[in-house]
Amino acid sequence: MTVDLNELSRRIIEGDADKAIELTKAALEGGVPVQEILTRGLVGAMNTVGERFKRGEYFLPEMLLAGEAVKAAVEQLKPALIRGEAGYTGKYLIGTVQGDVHDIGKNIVAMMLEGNGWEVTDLGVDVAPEDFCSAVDKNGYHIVGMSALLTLTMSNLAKTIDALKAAGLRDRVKIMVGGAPVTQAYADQIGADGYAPDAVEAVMVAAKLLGKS
Ligand code: B12
Repeated sequence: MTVDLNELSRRIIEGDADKAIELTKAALEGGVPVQEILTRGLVGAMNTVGERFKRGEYFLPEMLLAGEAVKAAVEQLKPALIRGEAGYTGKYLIGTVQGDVHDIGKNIVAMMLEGNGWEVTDLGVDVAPEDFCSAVDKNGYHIVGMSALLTLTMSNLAKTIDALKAAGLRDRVKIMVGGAPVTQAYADQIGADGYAPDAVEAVMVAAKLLGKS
């Protein structure tokens, strides 16, 4: 069966999780590279949904359904994403900052890191600065990655960095930030060590921060 990634994208935009699962499986079985499924099938669909929401053509329920459909599709990709052959790279703590429940991109980053030899701990979404701090304090992570998808929650990236500084933990870890509204300039401004616009680059930046690239 040949798989049309535009059809996959369309089904996700419609919020049809069952069809999204079926088409993602078929694409994988048909030998379509996982990165192509991600970028052409899934991320493109989310951008369209975001644009429709912005234009007032989609409301929260439609965005939610599309989000569920893309998450179901990402689950299908998980084995391919984490099937890395890399040896142990390091310990990575990841989470979405306080006030923000977007986790699709963060989950993709986490899976790709796992596939590249990272031992990943995921704190989930809406993570308070003090929860990042206590995790860093208890476990020796090499890198902390934070995700923010809302302009309103971007400042919580800075707040978390400040909290790590106040707790005397800042120098124990490298800090990476990401999420659609985040830029390299913003990452520099708030004193993060690394930024990546997507999961593929996130893996490269993480390795570089540990001097492993
Ligand atoms: C799906 C979605 C939702 C779903 C989320 C479901 C979920 N489980 O994640 C639901 C319906 C819950 C939702 C809710 C809301 N949303 Co919303 N949502 C989206 C949407 C359509 C897609 C996001 C997504 O998954 N993108 C695909 C992934 C793969 O991309 P990504 O997240 O950017 O991740 C990549 C990179 O950024 C990077 N990355 C991500 N994290 C990290 C971390 C690190 C460390 C690194 C290095 C890299 C990295 O790598 C990832 C993979 O390549 C976007 C539109 C868009 N284009 O982004 C709006 C969008 C983000 N949402 C928006 C809004 C306004 C909201 C709400 C406020 C709506 C409301 N009125 O309630 C709420 C807020 C809820 C909250 N408190 O968080 C706005 C934000 C506007 C702004 N600039 O602030 C957007 C942009 C839509 C729009 N155009 O208006 N949303």
